[in-house]
Amino acid sequence: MKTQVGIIGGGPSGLLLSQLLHRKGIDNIVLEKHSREYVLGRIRAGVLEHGFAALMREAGVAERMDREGEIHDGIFIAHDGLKERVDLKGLTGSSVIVYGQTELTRDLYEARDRLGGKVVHNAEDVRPHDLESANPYLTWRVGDERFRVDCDYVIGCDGYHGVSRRSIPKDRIREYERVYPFGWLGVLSRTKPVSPELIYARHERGFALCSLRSQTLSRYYIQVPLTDSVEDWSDEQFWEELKRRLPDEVADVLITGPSIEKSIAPLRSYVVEPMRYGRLFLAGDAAHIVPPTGARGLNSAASDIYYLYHALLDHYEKGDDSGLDRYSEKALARVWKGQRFSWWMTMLLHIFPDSSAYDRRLQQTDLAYLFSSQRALGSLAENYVGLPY
Ligand code: RFL
Ligand code: PHB
Repeated sequence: MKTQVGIIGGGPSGLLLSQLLHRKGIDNIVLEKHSREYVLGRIRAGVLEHGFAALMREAGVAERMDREGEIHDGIFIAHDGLKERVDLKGLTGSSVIVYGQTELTRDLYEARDRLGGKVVHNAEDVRPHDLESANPYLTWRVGDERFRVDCDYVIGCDGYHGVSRRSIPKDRIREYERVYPFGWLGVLSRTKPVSPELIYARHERGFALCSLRSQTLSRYYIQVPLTDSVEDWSDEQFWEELKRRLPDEVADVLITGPSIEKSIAPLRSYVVEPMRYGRLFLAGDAAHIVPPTGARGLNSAASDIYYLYHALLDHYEKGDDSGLDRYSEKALARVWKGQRFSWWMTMLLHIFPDSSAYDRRLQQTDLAYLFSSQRALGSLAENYVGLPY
């Protein structure tokens, strides 16, 4: 088998790149380790930047997102008994779109089906080979059957735990990491959201977030110790703890109901440099992850895909490799800004187990300063709606 671009990982990054390239006549294949149902069962991102939405439109997969996604012009930050609004639209002229990663991935799979895109599910033991040569290839298994595809380029879109990054010799990369001493316990419930706009809350008991997928589907999170497991939290205990961390005016009107999904995600910041090894290019969570506090993860993946898509177009349409050569540098410049913002939002809003009284007063002062300064609010807002590509 032969193709132009071999993509490892059928999450949003891999599928979006595959769809964009296919529409420009660039042949590609996506190798995904899991079944489609498994990928669609993961509840993750909810907030999209306009740059991401623009890329979905360019890929011809934005029809449902534009119809069902909610435009949000602001977010709230609750702290010290107050609930204060960040006017994203007023501060930046831009807004964000609330549309779940599950729905977006479903739209991408359906678009790949319609165009007859090659997406292999349940691909076991995917391995890239000869990445430093001009003729790399990929091998994998489905059941007992073995396959091989030769390609011009390999794109690693297989997330943080994937095989792509691990295929790079350790002495050719540098890794940067910060692990946070807590996780987020998330609950999805078929209830009316407590607020039409997201509420990020800092409370002495820990962080909480009120988010949503639609006006009938709510997504809530609370900061929990890393030692907790989902079994430690009944629905009743979750709602009780969430209410304690929200201002009374919010807690009093919170509608609770049975959880339809409950999971714990550890928080981590991670970047690998460079994002290229020979003919392997890394994109999305395969190269960098952030704690979800700033809603940057999927949006940072989208900017990688944007740079990579244009670089591959320049290569195939003009014979110009400068985009590919500069990909890592260009992508990392934006990635690090997303890292900084996510780290800052996380430090601002979480309670660290080892923090001193001094640290906590500084956090409160940071919040007081934020809401006393249009410039400080403007900085938060421009990062939240997404810095330019
Ligand atoms: P993914 O989604 O992890 O997809 C990688 C795919 O690769 C497959 N795979 C392999 N395939 C073949 N061979 C192998 N060896 C493989 N190993 C893995 C996997 O099965 C999978 O299908 O990476 P991708 O595509 O780069 O997408 C990244 C996003 O998923 C991620 O950044 C976001 O979900 C992060 N995130 C958020 N991002 C935002 O921009 N806004 C948000 O509001 C937001 N909220 C969140 C989030 C992530 C969260 N969690 C659970 C980590 C909220 C949460 C709770
Ligand atoms: C979500 O709705 O899952 C969500 C929203 C905003 C975040 C993180 C997660 O910052």
